Amino acid sequence: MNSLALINEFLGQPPNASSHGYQIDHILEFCHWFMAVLFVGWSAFFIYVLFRFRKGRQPAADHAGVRSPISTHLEFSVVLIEAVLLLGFAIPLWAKRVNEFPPGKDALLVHMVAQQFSFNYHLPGADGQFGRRDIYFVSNSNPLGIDPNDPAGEDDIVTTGELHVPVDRPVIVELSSKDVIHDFFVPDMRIGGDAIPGSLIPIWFTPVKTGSYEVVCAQLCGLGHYGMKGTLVVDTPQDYQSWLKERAELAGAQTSPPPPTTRSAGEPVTGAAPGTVPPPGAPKPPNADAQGAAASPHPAQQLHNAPAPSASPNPR
Ligand SMILES: [Cu+2]
Repeated sequence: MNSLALINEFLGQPPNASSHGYQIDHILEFCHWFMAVLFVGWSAFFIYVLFRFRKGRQPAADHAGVRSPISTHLEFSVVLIEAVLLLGFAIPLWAKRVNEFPPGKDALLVHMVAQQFSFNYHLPGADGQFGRRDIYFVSNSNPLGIDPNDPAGEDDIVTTGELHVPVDRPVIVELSSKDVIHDFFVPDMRIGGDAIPGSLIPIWFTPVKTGSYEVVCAQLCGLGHYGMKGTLVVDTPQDYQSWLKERAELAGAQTSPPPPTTRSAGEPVTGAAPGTVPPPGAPKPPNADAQGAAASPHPAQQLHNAPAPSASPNPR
């Protein structure tokens, strides 16, 4: 047991498996100890005040109140420590997480597209290019709506539920959603972020331990939210290449692993953002009709268009 993580372990925090996670653990641990000290201190003071100013000892109220400056000094110290915590530790740590992304050539870039109630992953194939995605192309066999006319998407890999990543290599996951707001949360990696329809939100981490880790949805996203779980498998580089090869073969595409991407995380993609739901009345993509998207609308649209069942099918 790490002596610096007593409260974290008591509260059920799983062991950290990412390169930055120890910083988050330290700040959480320190904040919890600080709050524990405050709680015990203020509770003791409260009990002392109840006893010291009981009716038997002080029958008449003292309208002048406290004259000692101790409480003012105490309050000021607490404010000072909290300001140091926030400005000295929390904000710089947060800024580092959201501003200092690893360079694209070192990192593995994956798109995560959430839906009720699963996590889908989109990886570029051997060409290192993500195929264009559009909601009009979504079907049971094409859950992410990859444009069949875009050559960049021909070798793309799509998986649901389980994502493999290599150990000791930065991973950038760009989050989006097909339906409602979800949250991609990997407690062991100390990382999480909201997946919002129409947005691409990048998060990053570097896994430092091989193993299998739980991915959970951390936004109440509907009736099946409780079951919205996935798995992040951190492989050795060799195992990762084998997984990629297997997925690529399943996708009927080339077998070589994708080269590093050249676009930095969070940079706007050209064309419609993946996962974007166009507003009503927006022009359709040029090939949507040709590909039968109009002939077989999205399953949700089919449901919506279905005639309402009769309330009483056998009236008497
Ligand atoms: Cu969800």
